[in-house]
Amino acid sequence: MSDFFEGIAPIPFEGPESENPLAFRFYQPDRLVLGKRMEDQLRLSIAYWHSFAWEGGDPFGGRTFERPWFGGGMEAARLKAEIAFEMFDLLGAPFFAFHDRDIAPEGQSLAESNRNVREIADYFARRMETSPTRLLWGTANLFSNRRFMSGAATNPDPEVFAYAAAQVKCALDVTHQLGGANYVLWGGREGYETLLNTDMGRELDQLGRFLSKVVDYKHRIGFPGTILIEPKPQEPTKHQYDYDVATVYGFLRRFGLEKEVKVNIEVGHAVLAGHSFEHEIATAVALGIFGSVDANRNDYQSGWDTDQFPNNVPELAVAIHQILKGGGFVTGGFNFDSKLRRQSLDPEDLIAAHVGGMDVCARALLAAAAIIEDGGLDQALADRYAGWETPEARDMLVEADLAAIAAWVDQDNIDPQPRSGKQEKLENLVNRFV
Ligand code: XLS
Ligand code: NI
Ligand code: NI
Repeated sequence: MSDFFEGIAPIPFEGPESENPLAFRFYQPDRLVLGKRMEDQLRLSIAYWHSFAWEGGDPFGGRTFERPWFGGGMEAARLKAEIAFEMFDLLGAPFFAFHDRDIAPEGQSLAESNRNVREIADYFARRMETSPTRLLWGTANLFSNRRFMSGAATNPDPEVFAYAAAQVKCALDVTHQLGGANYVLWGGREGYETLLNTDMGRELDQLGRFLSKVVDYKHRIGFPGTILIEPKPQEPTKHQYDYDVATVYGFLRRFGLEKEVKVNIEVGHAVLAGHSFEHEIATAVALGIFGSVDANRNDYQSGWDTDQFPNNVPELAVAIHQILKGGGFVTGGFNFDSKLRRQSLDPEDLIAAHVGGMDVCARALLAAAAIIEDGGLDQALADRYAGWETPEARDMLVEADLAAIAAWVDQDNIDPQPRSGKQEKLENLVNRFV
């Protein structure tokens, strides 16, 4: 045991009345929600990068945090891994997620970097023999090093494509070794700054080929998890190719990958794309590509990805309602792609942030489940579309051509009467539960 979290005990459940800042008031893993354990409904995960690799910098200033593992080589990486698992244990975290470069330092060559990653992965594997925490997903960092400044798969230099492919191979191997439930690709540099130096058609083809190779390799090694693409409209590049869920779907269709790849939807990225989180979820569910979620919240004014911990129950409840209606998570989960504010220096802040985030997710889940159990919203939706249940209406979508439909309108003297959409009544209904 390190002394990093000294004085902090495993987080207990104390119920809604508790005033203890380091206790759960709603998160109760074994509580049954819609017939499933709360832990299995939410599948909460801790992001290694924000919690253990991020140093508290912003564009105007560097590190604010002091952590005993910062700035070091492999010795520090080992300490970081040990402390990460101490935090997972304190929180009872069901899952974690990492980039290759979060867990181990880059070496002089890719071979050395890969050795570093594998060594820490071996440590995780040993730790996971006794810890209940599983791997939600692994990924490769194809955006921090300057070699990726003009893209990874979409780079004008084929050597960068090759380097990225080799890096993904190792990250996918390690994710497989650790029993990861998913593998994520977020293309932070897969986009462009100016068309003056960019051949977009070529770059999109490269990205499609790259993704196809990742899928092929997944099958070759027998990785049973889901490959996920994480959409984001911009930041760091000005225009990113994986703009939003609908854009990703069109891309997957073009390369015949829509049955192979799903999406990891991040709250803040939805906001940056001009959508709501629930819109992105509903789009993915409707298109059959809903996979997983990066849970956070975005500042609505800032215009960049602020990655704050979720703390808005009513907003999250309507999003979880969409997830539950879509059948819930299969391999996905709620990964806290959330970081502390840079003034939150203390180890206790890190724990409290997750306790709060986990509680908000739990409370939102309970609210969404209550909406479903009440049934009023589902009933209103069924009523609204009831007209489509008649044989004539069904036939219209399948057999009838325009002329037949026109004849039907004439014959039955059809004259549609507008009906209320009842939005305010439905909002009032939802507000009974959130
Ligand atoms: C950045 C992304 C990143 C991915 C993983 O905005 O959210 O953290 O989740 O590469
Ligand atoms: Ni993310
Ligand atoms: Ni993000």
